[in-house]
Amino acid sequence: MFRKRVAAAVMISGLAVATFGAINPASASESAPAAGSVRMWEDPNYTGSQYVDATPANCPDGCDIDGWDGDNEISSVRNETTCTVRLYADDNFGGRSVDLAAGESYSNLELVGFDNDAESFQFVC
Ligand SMILES: [Ca+2]
Ligand SMILES: [Ca+2]
Ligand SMILES: [Ca+2]
Repeated sequence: MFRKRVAAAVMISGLAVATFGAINPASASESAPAAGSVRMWEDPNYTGSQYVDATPANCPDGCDIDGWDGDNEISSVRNETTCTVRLYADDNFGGRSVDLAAGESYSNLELVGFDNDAESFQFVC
């Protein structure tokens, strides 16, 4: 008897939450990350020199990683955009590539087999 009442109470509170959610959905501007960027660092765990800070808007056709400061050095990446970031082993989006998922952080590119190799990248939105 007691168990049944508890179950009913849980169901009712669940309904209340569902109804509240329908009346007050989170607005799109609230839930979307504010102007997210992708950032790339020389060393693991987002340390060392930060060589890249780019958004899909300022890098619509892909971007080069600077030949002196960044090529074959990137070891960690924070992708705070809503797009996949495709890293390429060579300049001009050549060579092998690896996809870094939207909204994901990669503290050590060695774990995805791409440490100290990226030379260019594109957003896949
Ligand atoms: Ca490195
Ligand atoms: Ca390379
Ligand atoms: Ca490059």
